Amino acid sequence: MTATTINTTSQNKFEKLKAEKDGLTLKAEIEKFALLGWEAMDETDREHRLKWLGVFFRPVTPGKFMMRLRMPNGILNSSQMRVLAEVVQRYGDDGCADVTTRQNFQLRGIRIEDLPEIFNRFKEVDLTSVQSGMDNVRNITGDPLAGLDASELYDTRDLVEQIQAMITNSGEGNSEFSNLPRKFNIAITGGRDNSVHAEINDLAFVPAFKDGNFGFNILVGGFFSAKRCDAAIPLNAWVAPEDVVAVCRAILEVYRDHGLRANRQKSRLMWLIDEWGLDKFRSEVELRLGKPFVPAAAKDEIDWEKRDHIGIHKQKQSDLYYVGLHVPVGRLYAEEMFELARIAEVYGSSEIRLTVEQNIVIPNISESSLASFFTEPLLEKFKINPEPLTRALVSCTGAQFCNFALIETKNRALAMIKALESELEMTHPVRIHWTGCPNSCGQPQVADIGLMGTKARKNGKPVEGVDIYMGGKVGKDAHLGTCVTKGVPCEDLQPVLRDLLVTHFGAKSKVLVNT
Ligand code: SRM
Ligand code: SF4
Repeated sequence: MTATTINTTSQNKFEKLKAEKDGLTLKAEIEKFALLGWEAMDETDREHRLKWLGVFFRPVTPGKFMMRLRMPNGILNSSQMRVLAEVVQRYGDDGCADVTTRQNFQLRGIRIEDLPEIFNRFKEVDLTSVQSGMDNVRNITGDPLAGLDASELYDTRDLVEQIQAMITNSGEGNSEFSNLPRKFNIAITGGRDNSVHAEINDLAFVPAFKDGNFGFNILVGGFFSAKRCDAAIPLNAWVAPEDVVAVCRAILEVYRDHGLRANRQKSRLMWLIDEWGLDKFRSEVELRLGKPFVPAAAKDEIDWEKRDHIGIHKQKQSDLYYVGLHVPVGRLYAEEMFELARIAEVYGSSEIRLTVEQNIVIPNISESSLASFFTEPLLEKFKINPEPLTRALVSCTGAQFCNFALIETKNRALAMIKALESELEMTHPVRIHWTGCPNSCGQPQVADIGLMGTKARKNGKPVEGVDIYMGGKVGKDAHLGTCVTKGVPCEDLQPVLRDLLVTHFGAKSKVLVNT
């Protein structure tokens, strides 16, 4: 069965709108929308189908759209960064960009009348935002140190590019994969520290040797949703690098043609695996692949604790360094983006990389340039040695722009960390992740302390609150954290976090330390 012959008998609202018109066809209508204006557009095109082009209507700020790009392996260059900076610059105070938890960029403040020009500018520098929302494959994540790290086993950059090209028809849009039952996440890592959170992807490739040959063990079905969260499970399959793209295609075809579509709460890949059982799922994928899988290697090569990439580090290339800059909750403004483009060009090789912790890495800086690099004023904000709690802070978008949000996140997260750091002495980072609602975009389940927005009650009145997650482990032996406390009002959160940090993470009160 192909994408065009999908069974549409039991259709929910989203299946109907996809069957009526592929969102990718809006590409041909962008000039028309620009003239028409957002208010006069067909509502379904505006609020849903535009997401196939990476353009998101924001009910919180109507008329000011968000654009989600694709950054394969989280890598871009200075010219691309300048184009992104120019786009947000034109929107003044409304314009900004966020580094996302999928090693990607989202831009804010976008006006529909500017889309034709924005898409032209993207094309000039080989950027694409296609198929980055709704029932499509999200940005494909890879190790941010690919090609730089002396300990890496395989440089994934080219594979990630190939997978993206296959899925998106090299950024032009590919209707073969534009009507999946739901979103789909892919990660691939050739490093030893699981820098991509492989376990929370629908499909992940982790390094493993089989009979002395390098390849990947395959994990499937990892996902978070408001209804259910699951870590990915082994498919008991090993694949050589040259077959990775074909395996992605085969799994996507099986998911597209057999994934459950009636209930969107039960449409992610794991629900199909549950329904079929892993053996049937593997056999169906093998049929599409045209050959049986080699059974998984007995062990994978993820044997390091996860690194956060902040600070100065030697690359495998002699005399070259990469420097990880901490970007507070991933938020960037136009001037800072221009500056990043400039310093990557002046000191590095024009390359800029993003991490799933919403930070930035500038690679390829020679030893002799490091001293002057460190004098750059931008490093006063984007620090190379931030305080331990700030260093590991992650936050989703939250109520400022997201209509699912039950609480404000980014600003609150920053204020809370500042307050905690003023009263606590920390010896090591503690990974605190904020997410504004149970959709879990801020991945609270992978954190040491995860905070998920909820409606709480205080003195009989509804107030903004959080459910607290703990125990998330990343890197080697990664596993998900679980909810330990429900409904803590945000206004009462600081002492609760203080106690958790003291009891579980070795924090000391500054008052006690100084007396
Ligand atoms: Fe997400 C929906 C933001 C990573 C699970 N996510 C949304 C929307 C599009 C909702 C909306 O229309 O407002 C949010 C856009 C808000 C905005 O204006 O920014 C949104 N998600 C984000 C980002 C920007 C969070 C961040 O601040 O970094 C991340 C963008 C990644 C990217 O570049 O593509 C983001 N979202 C995630 C992740 C984390 C990950 O992939 O590692 C998850 C959990 C993992 C997963 O999907 O399995 C995640 N987002 C969701 C869900 C729940 C999916 C489900 O199966 O139910 C939704 C809701 C939905 O799809 O219906 C959602
Ligand atoms: Fe929005 Fe909820 Fe995702 Fe945060 S977790 S970006 S509030 S959908």
